[in-house]
Amino acid sequence: MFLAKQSWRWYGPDDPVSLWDIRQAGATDVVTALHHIPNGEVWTVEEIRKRQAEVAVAGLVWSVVESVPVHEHIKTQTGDFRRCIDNYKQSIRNLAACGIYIVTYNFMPVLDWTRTDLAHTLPDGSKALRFERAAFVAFDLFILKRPGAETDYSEDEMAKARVRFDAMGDEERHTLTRNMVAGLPGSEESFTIARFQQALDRYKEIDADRLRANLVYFLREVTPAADEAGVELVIHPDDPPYPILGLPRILSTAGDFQKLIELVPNKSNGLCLCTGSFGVRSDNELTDMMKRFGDRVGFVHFRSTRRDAEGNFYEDNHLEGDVDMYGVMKAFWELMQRRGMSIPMRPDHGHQMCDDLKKKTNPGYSCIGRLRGLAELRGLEMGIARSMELQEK
Ligand code: DNO
Repeated sequence: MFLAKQSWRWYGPDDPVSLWDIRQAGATDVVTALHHIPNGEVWTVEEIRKRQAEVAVAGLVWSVVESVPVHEHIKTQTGDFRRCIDNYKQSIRNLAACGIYIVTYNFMPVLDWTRTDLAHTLPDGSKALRFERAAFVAFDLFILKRPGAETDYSEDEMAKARVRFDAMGDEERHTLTRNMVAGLPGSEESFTIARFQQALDRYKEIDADRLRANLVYFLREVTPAADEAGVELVIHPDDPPYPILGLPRILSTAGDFQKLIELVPNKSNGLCLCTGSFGVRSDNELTDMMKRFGDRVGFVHFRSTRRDAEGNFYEDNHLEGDVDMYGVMKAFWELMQRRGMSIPMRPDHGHQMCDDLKKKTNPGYSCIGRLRGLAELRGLEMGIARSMELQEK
């Protein structure tokens, strides 16, 4: 029987969660990146080996990269994007030479993932990440003052944002701004408001079709190298999965990924199925996606969100919220049996809870919150696995 490879994201030596914490959480594999290497430069074999050795000390294995970042020059096809692409290919080859075969990336313009609130208190006293629509619109209209922003919202949304903005104190405005532009853990960019608008402006002439063409160009360049090296390049979906701040989005739905594999059929063109990101849209059928794209799923992020009619969502406990975790996990388990292999997954995000609340943690990447998530997910998987086995007997 094939069970999931239980992995855990580690931000490197500065991560407040240690490798031994990870080991004690029961994970066997580490997901990390060489965050100290500037975006666009080559990850050398030497640097990769150094990180592998660090991870090995705790008896863990670095098996997934999250992420080799894709430079903005590649996304916009400007500047030295050809050099960045060549370097990307070289990093892939170097990773394969060190025995690392799964590489996560995203193609979200300017920002990686986005939340308005990093410490939303839940009824049980734990803290969750949240995306609040009115606060987000207030940021766009009244803090960033993005030219043309009004055309993206209804009168009702703008009125709600006004009320929300007027009720905020200076500190809340400051925190909201920082949450939006300073970059959440894992993102490679961090901005001031002025620089942020400049970064957005670089996409003035780039609509979704153009951005998709740039992604296809990138993949047609790098997938042959990845195919040859035996590396799977797994794209992470947009988070949240719809256009924000006038920026185009091209990986928000099952249809988006379908288009991508039709345009670039190479076997290394894979998916990081993030249930939390895709799950924010009610039209994404996650269990179906696991079945439909199974052969391309190289890595899974298990996380659940809970949305409301206003367009707000927060990150719920892993087995609660809108994601049918049982259905997705069952499809995942069946997929591994069909493919005859274990596939890595990680508990994506977790609440700040218990001792986490007294510590400084990377938003979403607390120790105990993720430990709860992983424990629940592994129990769910075992329950499914054993009952499926019994049925077969
Ligand atoms: C957030 C993460 C993302 C993800 C990247 C992959 O918690 O899921 O930052 O790592 O988008 O490139």
